[in-house]
Amino acid sequence: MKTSIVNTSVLLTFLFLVSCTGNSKTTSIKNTTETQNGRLPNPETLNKNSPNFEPAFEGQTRVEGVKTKMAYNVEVINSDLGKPWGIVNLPDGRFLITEKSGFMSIVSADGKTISKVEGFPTVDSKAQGGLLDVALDPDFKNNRMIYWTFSEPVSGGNHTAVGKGKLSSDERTIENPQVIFRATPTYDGKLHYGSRLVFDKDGNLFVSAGERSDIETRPLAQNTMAYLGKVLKITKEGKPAPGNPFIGNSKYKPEIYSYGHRNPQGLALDETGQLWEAEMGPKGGDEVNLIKPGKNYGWGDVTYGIEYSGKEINAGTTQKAGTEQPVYYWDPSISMSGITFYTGNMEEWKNNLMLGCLSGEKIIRLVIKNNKVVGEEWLLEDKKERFRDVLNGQDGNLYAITDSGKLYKISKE
Ligand SMILES: [Ca+2]
Repeated sequence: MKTSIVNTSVLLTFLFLVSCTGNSKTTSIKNTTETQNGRLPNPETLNKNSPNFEPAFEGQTRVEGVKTKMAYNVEVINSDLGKPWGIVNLPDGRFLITEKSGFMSIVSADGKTISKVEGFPTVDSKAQGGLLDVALDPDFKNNRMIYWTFSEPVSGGNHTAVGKGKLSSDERTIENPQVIFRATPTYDGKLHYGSRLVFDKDGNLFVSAGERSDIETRPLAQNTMAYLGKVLKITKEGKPAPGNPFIGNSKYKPEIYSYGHRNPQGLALDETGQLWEAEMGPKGGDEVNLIKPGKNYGWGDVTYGIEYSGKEINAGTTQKAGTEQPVYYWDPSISMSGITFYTGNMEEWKNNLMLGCLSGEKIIRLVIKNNKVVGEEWLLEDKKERFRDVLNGQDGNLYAITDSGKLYKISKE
């Protein structure tokens, strides 16, 4: 059921101040929002592709809007990246950022200097492929190990793979790079690698793998002997993580944690350690899911989206016994990529889910209570950027990288 929203006397006051700090442009945003009944409409104003699809529960799509009250600064601190995909902090506050073409950059904490790390295995960087996400070993300070995902070119095509190696002491190369996991079957395509990496609290790695987009590979999202369209959990050696839900079941690959995913480009742990995932749907139907071990998330026959041709998928099935409903979905698509739960120093944003959006060209802030979305805000819409990944900086600020090669810093004023 759609929440009915009475929108009267919405008074919005935006004050944009533009100033210069060094050579980076800072935009200061102060918002004062008053409404007669304290409610705002959902920020989406476009028609749905599938107006006849009913959400499974109230609050599953287009919840009421929220507006940040605190003032914050938005600045570009580096614009010399190429096509970045994943970003993490090094322990000293510098940034380690992947480049799709096959290397990583180290950017100083103030954004002013940049250097190159090379020596990674060859990637297939066509279309959505390349060197994609990165994660630091939880014990990085002692072992300097890093993990990354990439589209590995092999005979017959490519697949999402996970590599690991040691960052050399001069920070110019990766020593002894090894591939520890391959999300097979190999396919000759260039789309939907999924590819986020998140370390769990137990020191094992969650890896998301896409279903490779084509009609031919789509059924593999439901095939539990294939790695496509899955969230996987592996050890640092690439073995099935102890405690995985299907260990010992011969009908399932033991690395599988959940299945029935389309193109899961977002993975994040919340403050209690629950795993959340964001995946791009087809035309409409982009989803946020709360991932539970062993569950089926429905793709490719349960979705709130439709084919790009306009045809319904599986006769318009949006709910099915044995499959999990998304916590939230968007129609039309906003195509989110990297996500994170905010842990920084803007009190108002604490534990909100931040989603970098590509075609949607914004960062979405979702307020979540008891695992349900209760508020949505669109941030940085005026920047017209494809936000590929977002990071909770260890300095308490939010950072984001864009397909245009920029590093944004969003900080409390
Ligand atoms: Ca789903």
